[in-house]
Parts: sequence; C-alpha cells; structure tokens
Amino acid sequence: MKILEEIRDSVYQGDEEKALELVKKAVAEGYSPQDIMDNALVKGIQDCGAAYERQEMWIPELMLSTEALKRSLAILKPLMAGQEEAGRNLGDVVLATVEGDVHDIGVELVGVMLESAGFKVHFMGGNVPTADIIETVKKEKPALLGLSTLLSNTMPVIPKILGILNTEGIRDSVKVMVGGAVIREGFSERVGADGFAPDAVRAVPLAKKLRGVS
Ligand code: B1M
Repeated sequence: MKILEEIRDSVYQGDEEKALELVKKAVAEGYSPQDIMDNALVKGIQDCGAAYERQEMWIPELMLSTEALKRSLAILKPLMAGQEEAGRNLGDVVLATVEGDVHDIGVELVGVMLESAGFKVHFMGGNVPTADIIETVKKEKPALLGLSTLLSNTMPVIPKILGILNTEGIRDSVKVMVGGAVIREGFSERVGADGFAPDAVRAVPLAKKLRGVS
C-alpha cells in the first residue's frame, strides 16, 4: 500500500501511533505537508464520516480517528507555517467553531492554511462561548474573524455573533468569514457575513480578498 493510503487507513482505524510513525516517514520521504494533509489525513476522516453515515462507525471510534488526525497535523503544522510568505503578516485572524459545536478539525485546517499563507492565526478551538469570541475580538483587534460550524442546529449562533458585534459597535472593524460543512454561500450573504469558503484551500484567497492583498 502506498504510504498516503496507509496514513489514510491509520486515521480511519484510529491508530494514532501508526499514523504518527507513517506521517514522519512520509515527511522524510519528501511528501509535502499539503499532500499528506489533503490526500491522507482529510481523506481518512472523510472515510470515517461515510462509515458513520452507514452506521458502521460510532462516536468513540470517531474520536480515536480525530485524535490520530490531530496529532498527525501537529507534526505537519510547523512545516507549513509561513512556508509560502515567510516574514509577512497579512493580518491577524481569530478562528473558532461556535458555541455548541465541538467539531474543530476543519477550522484547524483553515488555520494551518492561513498561517502558511502568512496570516497570524489565533486559534480558539471548538465549542467556543460566544462571549469569549467577542472578548477576543475586542482584545486582539483582528482584521478577520473566521467562524465555523458543522451542525445545523448551531448555524444560528453565527448571526447571533454578528448581531453582538453590531451592538458593541465593532462590526465594521473586522471582516467575518464563515465556513463548515453545513454552510453555503447564500447563508453568508443572508446573515451579513463578509464571505464564505467551502474548504481550507479556498479560505486563503477569500481571506486575502477581504484584506485587499494579493
Ligand atoms: Co460529528 N457530525 N457529531 N463528530 N462528525 C458530523 C458533522 C455529521 C455530518 C455526521 C452525520 O450525521 N452524517 C453530523 C452533523 C449533521 C448536521 O447537523 N447537519 C454530526 C453530528 C450529528 C454529531 C453529533 C451531534 C453526534 C452525536 O453526539 N449524536 C456530535 C456533536 C457534538 C457537538 O458538537 N455538540 C458529533 C461529534 C463528533 C465527534 C466529537 C465524534 C467528531 C468531532 C471531533 C472534532 O472535530 N474534534 C465528529 C466528526 C469527526 C464528524 C465527521 C465524521 C467528520 C467532520 C470532519 O472533521 N470532517 C462529520 C461527518 C462528515 O463531515 N461527513 C460529522 C473533515 C473536515 C476537514 O471537514 O469540518 O467540513 P470540515 O471542514 C472543511 C470545510 O467545511 C471547510 O474547510 C475544511 C477543510 O477543507 N471549513 C471552513 C470548515 N470550517 C471553515 C471555516 C471557514 C472556511 C472554511 O472560514 C472561517
């Protein structure tokens, strides 16, 4: 089996030790972090999603796979950060998955991509209380706020956050981008966000556009 396939399978199996060993090996063999991320780690967790939908995998197994992916990503992150645009800060970005939603893999990947393009990322993780997001925007004064959700029932938290930013008089100081499996372009427009990206790769041109840089 090709090494990327083996990594994909180790994430699917939730075999953290094997995933870490293989990711290190793939890096040593010259595979790019992007390749490993897109074509092994993400594919592995997507396989889990499909198995979960077929009811062949359950939450405890999903959590093992998540851990295997996240620890593997930690190996790749330092290899990617600032890779493309070393020495440039295109702007500070606060990233979070909204309150009530623990899914944070996708938004972490967005963070890795933005960092690698030259943004400074403040990653708040998943299930972040709305009050903490507002507090962080006030404290860090980021150019961009990125909000993610994968759950239908937490989508309304996004317009709620936008409403609070408005009430607090800070909406105009920050561009808000949104994403996550349940979000579509129309949603972003409807709730008055500044943009939507369907995946981590396309989050980079969106963030640059919102910053007015190329
Ligand atoms: Co859950 N889960 N989960 N889950 N989970 C989904 C999302 C689900 C689609 C599975 C299903 O039922 N088919 C479903 C949501 C259905 C819905 O509401 N429409 C679901 C559910 C229901 C749940 C629970 C409620 C299950 C339960 O307890 N009964 C529960 C939720 C608990 C809670 O949050 N309160 C739950 C829990 C979990 C785990 C903890 C086990 C684990 C999450 C671990 C973690 O993240 N720390 C988990 C997982 C792993 C999944 C699936 C299998 C995979 C999600 C993932 O990481 N995908 C998922 C099934 C699926 O997606 N098919 C599922 C890979 C990731 C790279 O993709 O996150 O979409 P994604 O991110 C992409 C883009 O969306 C985009 O870029 C990323 C990379 O390209 N993107 C952005 C994301 N954020 C962005 C932000 C941006 C821009 C782009 O700008 C700011």
